[in-house]
Amino acid sequence: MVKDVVGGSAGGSDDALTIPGAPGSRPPTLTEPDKPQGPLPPKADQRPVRPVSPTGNLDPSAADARAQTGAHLTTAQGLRLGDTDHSLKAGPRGPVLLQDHHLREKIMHFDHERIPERVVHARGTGAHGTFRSYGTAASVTRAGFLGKGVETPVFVRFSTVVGSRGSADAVRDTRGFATKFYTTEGNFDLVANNIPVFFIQDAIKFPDVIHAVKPQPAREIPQAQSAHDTFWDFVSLHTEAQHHVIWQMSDRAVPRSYRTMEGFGVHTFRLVDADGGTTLVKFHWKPVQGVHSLMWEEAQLVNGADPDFHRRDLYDAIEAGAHPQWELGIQTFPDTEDQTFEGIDLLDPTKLVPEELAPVQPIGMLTLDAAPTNFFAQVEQIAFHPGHLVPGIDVTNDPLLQGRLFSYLDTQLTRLGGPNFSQIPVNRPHAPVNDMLRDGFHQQADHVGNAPYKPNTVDGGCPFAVGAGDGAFVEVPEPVAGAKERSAPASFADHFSQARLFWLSMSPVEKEHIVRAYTFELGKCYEQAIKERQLLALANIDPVLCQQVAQGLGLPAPEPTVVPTEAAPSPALSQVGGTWPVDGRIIGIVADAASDLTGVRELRQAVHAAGMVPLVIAPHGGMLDDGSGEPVTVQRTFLTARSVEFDAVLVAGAPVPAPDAAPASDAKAGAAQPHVTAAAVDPRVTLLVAEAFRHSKALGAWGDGEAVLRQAGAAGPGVVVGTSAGETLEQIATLLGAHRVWERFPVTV
Ligand code: HDE
Repeated sequence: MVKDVVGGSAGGSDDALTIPGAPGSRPPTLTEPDKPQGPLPPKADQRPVRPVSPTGNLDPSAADARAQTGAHLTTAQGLRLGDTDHSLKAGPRGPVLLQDHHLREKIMHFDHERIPERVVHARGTGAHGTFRSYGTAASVTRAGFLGKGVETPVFVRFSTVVGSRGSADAVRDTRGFATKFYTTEGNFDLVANNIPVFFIQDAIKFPDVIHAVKPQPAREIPQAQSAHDTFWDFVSLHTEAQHHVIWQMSDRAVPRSYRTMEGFGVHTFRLVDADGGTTLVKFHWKPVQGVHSLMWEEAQLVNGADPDFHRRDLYDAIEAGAHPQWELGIQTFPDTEDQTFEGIDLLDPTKLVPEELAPVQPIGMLTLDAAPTNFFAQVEQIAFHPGHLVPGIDVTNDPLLQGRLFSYLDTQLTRLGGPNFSQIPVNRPHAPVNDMLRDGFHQQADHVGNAPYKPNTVDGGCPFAVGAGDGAFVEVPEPVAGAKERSAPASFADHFSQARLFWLSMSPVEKEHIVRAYTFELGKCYEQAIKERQLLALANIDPVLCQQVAQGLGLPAPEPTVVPTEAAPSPALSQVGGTWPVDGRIIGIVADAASDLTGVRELRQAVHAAGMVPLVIAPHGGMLDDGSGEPVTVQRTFLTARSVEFDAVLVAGAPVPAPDAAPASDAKAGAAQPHVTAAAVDPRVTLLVAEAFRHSKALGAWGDGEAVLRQAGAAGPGVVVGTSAGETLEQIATLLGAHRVWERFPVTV
């Protein structure tokens, strides 16, 4: 059963307020307290990073050495202060005196609060959790954290790729899904995306693709978008990007939530078992809630209504107790000399292996159960690196992965200000560290000993190197040969067959969304030659796709220049079909004081009990009071709610427009109001319901609520009119399992 969430409350939520007398709470007060009270402890859904010393040893005293723990205001040097509101002046009207050391320090620190944002993946959010291994991978890897029943603390950071740190969440983009496993053998980072292939096959082209997709340099627009000339210029010339691009034009690039995204390690990795035997693998994260996306119109609305949509959704779900979960799985392939599987080159990061050919085998479960306690310290300062490996997991010669092994350490030097970023609390391993690395900017450790070199006798030979038997990482002794050359294998020249496989695997409604996405993005380009060149790439993927996009652009569809391959569709690539748990789904309940509030109370309880999150949407914040002694708490108002926030909407009454109505008068007004006619329904409610209907969400009503559905034009599949709140919910929950009412989409492809 989930709990009520605080996030975005329209005000006056009794469930959301601090409860006087509860541990860690304080009585509400209208003025600043004048006696020290100590800081509020983290909320139940938040977790600080685990106390570890700068050198990686568990050390409770190390964690808060520099944290804000004292009750009194001080300078950075610990000097107590009596006033931080006025600078030191010559008389009340100044001028300000240069000797004001407190002013100098306060402003100096503020001036340097910002660090460079990530060059890509700047916009993100994260959460703490646990990975529990099933032990099923133990036959192919000696990695200790993949042993049976082993639990490993993790931190996950989700991100968009293109936008700046302050950009909106629901843009059309690839998403990052990076996980740091704090294993007892050292940190393992799985730095993944929500799309299983990449734009380029060789890391040397990464600056090109990113320069092309980032805002155009002259005017620095557009922000967080691929819908502009330079992006389409690059990908239409550089056709190895076309497979990734078709994923980016699909619903995958506008996830409903981070909770409903798949994750992919993209590259092929090499697992090593206890006897040194090797297996090639691809990593997959499968969301327990299923893969689910926004519609493009929803995404555009969300970016205005709530630019923090995905962040808020993640935190609200965790706070409500609907802890998001993903199963980790691997596709396994024999480690043969040619490193191909069923003709697919496993070192080509623009290719996937269909799950029908190599099933994803589950190896463990990730659960996110705590939000960060400090966004900067944890989400901004976390530093991932595909070269953070543990014994039993090694890299392959995928040229994209090889370049990443250089990039991720290098980038932290500028972003985190020097080589000691592994000592930042969120980056510290939970395994003991004795690395002989010394000094440098922001050194936190006070290293003991006099011999940070090997071999030595001065420190008694410490630290000691060990062999594989004692847990050392040992590279797989793969033979390497070849002349130095700048080239790619012949197999990397196939740029269209898997883009076509993806297209052929889509359901009609998904195809329609892809056509619209290409048409939208190319429609934003100014250069006709670029649009024509991209149409040629589409012709090489599929003639129908090309024709439909060409039609939308008002251009002729070109003939293909390569012969399309006839691939068997891979049903696993489609998001449509199947049913999923409804945990954590958001149910909007429209009501006013004249609605069936008894039904609303029952409904809220039933929604909670089913593991979903009910949010009551009313004409005003505070309470809806029908005089029963059990007022209903309001979480959203007609002013603050937009349909995009809800997975389903239930209507309990037919609220009439009442501009600036005083909440206090509800009880009487509610009791006195007669039933309303459909024509009088508040237009904001009609809009909310009509939008939810257009976006193919489940809709329900009982009693007077039916009139609202009628007025919004909501009728047909997925629209439920029940005799009671409970009965309506039951049908809505069944519909929600399929994520959307897919039959409602008019499909023309
Ligand atoms: Fe990244 N990438 N990347 N990338 N990447 C970064 O590292 C890079 C690639 C991915 O939440 C940067 O610390 C190169 C593939 C994620 O902190 C940088 C290449 C995949 C994140 C970098 C790639 C990713 C990053 C920027 C081509 C999916 C966010 C800041 C060879 C498998 C991690 C940083 C976080 C971040 C370089 C390609 C995923 C510059 C050179 C393929 C999820 O180092």
